[in-house]
Amino acid sequence: TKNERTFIAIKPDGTARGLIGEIIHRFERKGYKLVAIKILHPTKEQAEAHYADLSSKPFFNGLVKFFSSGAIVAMVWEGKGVIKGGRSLVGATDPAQSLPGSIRGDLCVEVGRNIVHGSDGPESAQHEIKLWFKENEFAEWNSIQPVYE
Ligand code: DAT
Ligand code: MG
Repeated sequence: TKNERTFIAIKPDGTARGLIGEIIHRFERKGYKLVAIKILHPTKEQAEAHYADLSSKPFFNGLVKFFSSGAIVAMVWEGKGVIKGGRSLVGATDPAQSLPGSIRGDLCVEVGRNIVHGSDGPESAQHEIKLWFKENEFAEWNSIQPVYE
């Protein structure tokens, strides 16, 4: 649907490397609509909650430590097909497998430092949006999308 929403986060390495504008630019120029955004330094507990489904993985502790090591930019983007489309802008989990043209394919090399997060499906999108944002943190505004029919 037109009002599909996904959760995108610029991770601590992305903010530290000065890539906030670069990453937002790619979502914005694609034609998705930014409906919520904030910058924050996550606690260990917030990082654990965000990655709870990976708690049995050997890299979980390192992942949580990394995700709570600096500032993240938490965002909700809206638009037709934005969950899949957002994953495609982000690229594959391992930057070595991410195609050039994707954020990870263009801007990073390490799986543990892959600069950006994107929800992987409708359930995780809904869950992650609820985890990071309250109802009153969303802006209602009109963007202009061309429609060809
Ligand atoms: P994605 O971020 O593409 O959704 P994921 O949900 O499988 O990937 O994993 C979450 C993050 O965990 C990922 O962005 C980087 C880290 N990670 C995944 N696999 C890893 C591995 N084999 N070694 C180290 N970190 C890993
Ligand atoms: Mg994931």
